[in-house]
Amino acid sequence: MIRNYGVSLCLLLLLAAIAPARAQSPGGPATVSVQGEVQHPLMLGAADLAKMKRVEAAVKDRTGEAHTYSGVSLLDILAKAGATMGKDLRGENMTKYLLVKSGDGYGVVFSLAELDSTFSDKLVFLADQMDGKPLPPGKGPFRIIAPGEKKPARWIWEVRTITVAFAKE
Ligand SMILES: Nc1nc2c(c(=O)[nH]1)N[C@H]1C(S)=C(S)[C@@H](COP(=O)(O)O)O[C@H]1N2
Ligand SMILES: [Mo]
Repeated sequence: MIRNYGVSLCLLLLLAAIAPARAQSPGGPATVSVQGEVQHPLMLGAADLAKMKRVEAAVKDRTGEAHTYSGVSLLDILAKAGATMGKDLRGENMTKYLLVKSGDGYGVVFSLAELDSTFSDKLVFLADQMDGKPLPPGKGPFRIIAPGEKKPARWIWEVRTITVAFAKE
């Protein structure tokens, strides 16, 4: 009786430990929140991204291994959210930036101007596939890829939030 109770308790504790990890399979949250200084805040899931124009890039990772990532341009995501881009990206809007945060506390920034096609042809995108498959556990489901960059430090994985904000002194 006492022994059975002990086994059940162990099972319960095990399940409690596993549950949070399983809730966010495979690794990260299933949606990305686009928020802050935008007209239409978004919660983007796989189904939303699937409806948008896709881009892809062949890149080398930190170890020199080649991979093809595909996903949706940050520019298209920002346009959908109603961020000030194109002709509206001037004056005080020139101090706006994008803060991208992950569940592990890592974060990176991009200025709106560096992403805007009237300023630069630089491609930065939210990837949901690597080599034609969902991103590997721990690196997905969404990851930023900036193909033109010499090191992948801004290729933030497990993206949770994309926040547009004004830089302040
Ligand atoms: N969420 C998150 N993304 C991150 C990091 C991190 O610590 N957390 N490290 C960055 C750094 S410094 C590098 S070099 C690359 C490494 O990616 P890889 O492990 O796929 O080669 O991921 C980037 N993305
Ligand atoms: Mo790194």
